[in-house]
Amino acid sequence: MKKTVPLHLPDQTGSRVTIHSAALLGSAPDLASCPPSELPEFAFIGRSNVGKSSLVNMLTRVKDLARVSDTPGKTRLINFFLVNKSWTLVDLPGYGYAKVGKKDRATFSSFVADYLQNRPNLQGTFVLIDSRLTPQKIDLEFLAWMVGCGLPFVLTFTKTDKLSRAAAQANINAFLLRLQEISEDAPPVLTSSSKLSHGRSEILELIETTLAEIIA
Ligand SMILES: Nc1nc2c(ncn2[C@@H]2O[C@H](COP(=O)(O)OP(=O)(O)OP(=O)(O)O)[C@@H](O)[C@H]2O)c(=O)[nH]1
Ligand SMILES: [Mg+2]
Repeated sequence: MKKTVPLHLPDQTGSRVTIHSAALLGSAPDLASCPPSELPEFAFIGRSNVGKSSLVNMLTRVKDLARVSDTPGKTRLINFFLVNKSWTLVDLPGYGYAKVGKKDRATFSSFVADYLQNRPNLQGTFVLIDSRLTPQKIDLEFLAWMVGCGLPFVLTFTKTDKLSRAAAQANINAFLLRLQEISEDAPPVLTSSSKLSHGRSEILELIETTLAEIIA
């Protein structure tokens, strides 16, 4: 997961990676309640409403597996989805949705921080960023926290169906430029549209590569 992949917009081909099964394994309100597991785990984090739950459904091709909503803050628990009975996708509650606290701060639950720092079988963290937006302080703050903790991540720019390719690319470039102020290392960068199933192969192949590295 630490390797850098070239930036590319999603293709429209189907993935080589086949998902045979996907099911909700359970939900947890904190790290201590997470199901003990030795299976490799891949987590999605990002601002509320960025499209984390939609991405779980798009990747697994199971409609309504994860709960999607127009209302930010829908996902409140750590949700585990068992895929192919051999690895796990984790849908985390988003940051930036808090009834209390300073507006526009990367307020995220301490149990999410605890999960990201201490879950032993976590093999990859995808940080989702809305491709429609210019660089947002809230995302940069969250990434600064990740970098400060020494946690590797993959950036995934979501909702690319909502704007032109050129406009998305401009936002992505601007974001990556800002990221250089935080991190010397360039992360892998992917794009996705859950509506059009774009980016599915790229995300699954990154997961597949990581799984192969673990086995080797
Ligand atoms: N057009 C478009 N809409 C999307 C896409 N992904 C998500 N959405 C919409 O964005 C809204 C939020 O999606 P969710 O998947 O619930 O977002 P989330 O990040 O899980 O949100 P929280 O659980 O609140 O943190 C829903 O209305 C989705 O239909 C996408 O790729 N394209
Ligand atoms: Mg959600």
